[in-house]
Order: sequence, then structure tokens, then C-alpha cells
Amino acid sequence: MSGTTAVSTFAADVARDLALSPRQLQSKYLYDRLGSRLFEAICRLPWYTITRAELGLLFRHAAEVAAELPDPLTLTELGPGDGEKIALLAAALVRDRSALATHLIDISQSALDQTERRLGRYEGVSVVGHRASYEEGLRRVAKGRNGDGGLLVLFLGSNLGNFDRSAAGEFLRAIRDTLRPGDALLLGADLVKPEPDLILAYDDPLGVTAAFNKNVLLRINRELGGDFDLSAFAHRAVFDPAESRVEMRLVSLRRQRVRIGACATTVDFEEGDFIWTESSYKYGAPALRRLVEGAGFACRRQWLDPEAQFALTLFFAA
Ligand code: AVJ
Repeated sequence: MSGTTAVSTFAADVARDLALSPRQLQSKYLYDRLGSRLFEAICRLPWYTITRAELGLLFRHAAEVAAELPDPLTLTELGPGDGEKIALLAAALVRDRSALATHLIDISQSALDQTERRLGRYEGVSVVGHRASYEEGLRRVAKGRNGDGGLLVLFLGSNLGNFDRSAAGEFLRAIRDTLRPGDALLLGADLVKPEPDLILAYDDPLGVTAAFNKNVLLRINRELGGDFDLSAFAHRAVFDPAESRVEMRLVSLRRQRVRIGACATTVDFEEGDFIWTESSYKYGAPALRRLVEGAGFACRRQWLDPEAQFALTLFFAA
């Protein structure tokens, strides 16, 4: 992280959230340079099926998505990552259109750069990157769009799962409020499945997810002057069926006191105390449709991967 503002925000968030009960850390802090690399490795694990299932659905159904959408069209993605998914769709969309405007929204400059390079290879596709939060970026895209065309928003990778239920509804409503009737949302979301499959996906036998999770402690040590002993915490994935969510936790293996210089604070752990670092909510396909429809959308098409239990759903702003 660069700049003193970012560091003091990080420090304030950490101090506040480690004082909660249970102790928490925001999942966005998992994604520094190393964390993003570890997440990319997770996406290649045999037990983590989200990324492969979604790419397969996009590959098989991109032409059907393209056929549902108006011309001219603006395509925008919230969090494009390496740009593989938007490139796949852009190729299908530009096939029977003379031109396609794309807008990328991400807080990570390297994600924007990588995706811009990838999309730059497609004839007829223009690219603009917005280094901004999803809401702010979407406002900019909606304001700058040309007169009569349509807008397709991509929100993929099951990123919706990180929001708790009410925040998910509010976020979808915020997206809806920047759209006009006839604009579209393509949502990729992981579905609820048997608990053993979920635990394997979030506590893999290679220990990559454990490294991804513990990296947030390493980051606090480095950026905030913390003295977390990484070997004194264990990664755990727990499924809460009542909430239908997987929780990632870091469990203290002994009684210990941790100091964090930039927070001017110490945190005491008993053996078994844990830090809750992420939630991944899992929906049933109908519940997912209802959640999005409750935010002012109508479901047009839903494609499922029955093996992975993953849904790609196309909505239109009602
Ligand atoms: C990127 C938020 C969709 O919740 O599945 C993967 C992050 N965490 N393994 C998810 C994650 C642990 C991932 N999302």
C-alpha cells in the first residue's frame, strides 16, 4: 500500500475490527500483491471450481448473451482481474456490432493495465480504465455513456458472495440506480452445495488458501508494525448453514498477546479465539434471482453448471 492516508485507514480499520467480538478483519485486505497471486493460485486448484465453471459458462453462452443485448452497447466490468472473462464476452459482442466501448472499474492499477492490454488486441473494441470503487466508477461510466445505447454490467467471480445479505441487496440497488430500463447485469455466483465440497474449496489440502488467509497477518506485521507469530495461528473454513455462508478464520493456537505499532494497541488471544477474515455467501438459484429482482431487476436467462453448482444469470433493469 502506498501513501500515508491508505496506511492510516488500514490501521484504523484493523484497530476497530480486532476490537469487535468476534475479532474481524475486512476481506479486502487479503489482496495485496502476494495475496492477489495466492488468490490466482486458488483459482487453479482442483477443489476451487468457481473460476473454471464460470469461464466454461461464459464460453458456452457468450453468443446467447450477445443476442439479448442492444446495439450500440457499452460493456463494463466491476473488478476485471486479469481480463480473461471480459475479453471472452467482448469478442462475442463485437462480432455483430460495428464497435464496442468497454470500461473497466477496479481499485487495482495492475488489474486495469493487464485488462487494457488484453482488450487492446480486439478490433473495434475501445477501452477506458477507471481506478475507483465500484459505485464511483459505475457513476462515471453511466454519466459518460453515449445517448441511446445500452449498458451491460459484469459482476462475476462470485464476488457478490463477500457481501452479507443486506449489503448485497443495497449494493445491487446502487447498481440498479445508475442504470436505465433496458440496461443489463450479468452476474456470476457460486451456489450452495454439500458442506464437504465447500470446506475443501476453502480449506484446500495444498494449503494455498491457508497461505492466502495468513498473508493478511504478514501484511499487518509489515505495513503496520505488528508482531503476529504466523505459526501460532491456524487457517479454518467453517460453514454456517443457517446463514448459508463459508467463513474463513484464523484461530489462535495458544494464549498470546500481539502488538501492532501503527494501531498503538495490543490484542490478547485465548487459545481457540479467532479472527474472522472473510464470508462467502452461497445462494440457491431461485434465492439468487429473488435477491437481484428485489433490487429492481428482472431475470432474463440463467445458465447453470450442475457439476460445480455455479450460476451465470442475465438480468435487465426493470
Ligand atoms: C474472490 C471473494 C469470490 O469468496 O470464493 C477464495 C475469495 N476466499 N478462497 C470467494 C476466496 C478463499 C473468493 N472471492
